[in-house]
Amino acid sequence: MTVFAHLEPYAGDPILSLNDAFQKDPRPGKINLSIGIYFDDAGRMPVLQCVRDAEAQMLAESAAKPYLPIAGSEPMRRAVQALLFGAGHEAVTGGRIATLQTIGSSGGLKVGADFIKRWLPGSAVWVSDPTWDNHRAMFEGAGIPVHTYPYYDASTGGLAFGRMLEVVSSLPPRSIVLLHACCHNPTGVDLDAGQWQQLIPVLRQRELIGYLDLAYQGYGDGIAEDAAAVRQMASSGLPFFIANSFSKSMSVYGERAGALSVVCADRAEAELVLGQLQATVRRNYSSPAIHAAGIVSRVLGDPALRAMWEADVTAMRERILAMRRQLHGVLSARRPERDFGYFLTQRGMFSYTGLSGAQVDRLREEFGVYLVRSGRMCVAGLNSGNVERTAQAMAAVL
Ligand code: KET
Repeated sequence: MTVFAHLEPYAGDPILSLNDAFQKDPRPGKINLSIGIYFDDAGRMPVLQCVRDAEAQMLAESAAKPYLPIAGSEPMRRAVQALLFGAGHEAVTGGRIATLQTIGSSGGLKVGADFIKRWLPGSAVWVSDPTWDNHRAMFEGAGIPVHTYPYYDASTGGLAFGRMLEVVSSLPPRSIVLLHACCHNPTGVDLDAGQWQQLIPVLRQRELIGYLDLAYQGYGDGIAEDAAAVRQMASSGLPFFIANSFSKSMSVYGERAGALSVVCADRAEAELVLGQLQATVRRNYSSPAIHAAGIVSRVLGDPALRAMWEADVTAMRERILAMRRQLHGVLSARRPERDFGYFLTQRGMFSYTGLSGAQVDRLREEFGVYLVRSGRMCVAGLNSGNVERTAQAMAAVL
């Protein structure tokens, strides 16, 4: 008896499959600008010294490895709240935030999605057009309808804020609005502080629930600066979700270090929410990863490690900015008739290049330069050894 023959073959994930294809490409000069991973100027994925030191401390302690509580490590949860909201924020001191350590921010996004399906069953999710592909997959996988709101304006390489606001203003009450807190993936186009200030009253008026994704904290303008929208939202008193990741900011992708926070009306509500989030985790993966908690709580909590981390994040952000400027310079010199200013204004790891699928295919096939087919470039894959070649290849296919 065959029971699985009817299965549809998995087409693979567009980002992860491309990264696999890159690894298999035998060409020595190949350039990986596909997956959202930070590489240093030598093209290596860094292991930050603060992370090494935290791990050395853990090894020296040689502590047992019990199951963590369902909600994760207490020191990590406290450190996450202070990092996102600021330790003195009224929402933190008032105890109205339910925070869990999760299996990466992906784990947090999915736990939040399952919670919404169970406790806000009529709510649909609205994501930006475009967004990280997995957002749709995760919410649909939780059984929640997913729709889009306008976001990227291809004619300017910027934000279609007017159209975005118009659509958000028309959503049914209790709709979930997924928002990138900084460093939008895939476009690199963010709302500025004034635009968040315009959006928040609309969320309030329409009784909408924000769901923030903060996967690139520190890669935009700074660690605290990139949490500005989170803090504006918390100060507004509105309820919202936020999934945050340490994968990129601490370069610990495979450790699966992330968290989910739900900002509530008061402490009693936060306790109820935390309880049901724990129920969701227990029936999914039971409890999160102890090694990830050890790294994050030490790096955020130990003043010396914290200072090292902040310096590392600054260096990573500034290196990306330098690559943006160099790419912009070479492309502008080669193709003076075109405006590449978007490389300078877009923030974070990604830029939306405006290259078509066919042009991306040519880049990969003829030049060994890998971008996601939407035209998304991971600028953090550029370095002083490949930026010139990348710009020349782009100029050739444009
Ligand atoms: N949110 C966003 C916006 C995001 O880009 C990623 C990963 C995640 C969440 C997941 O992060 P984690 O905390 O590690 O679960 N994005 C990159 C990798 C991937 O697709 O998985 C990417 O877009 O290339």
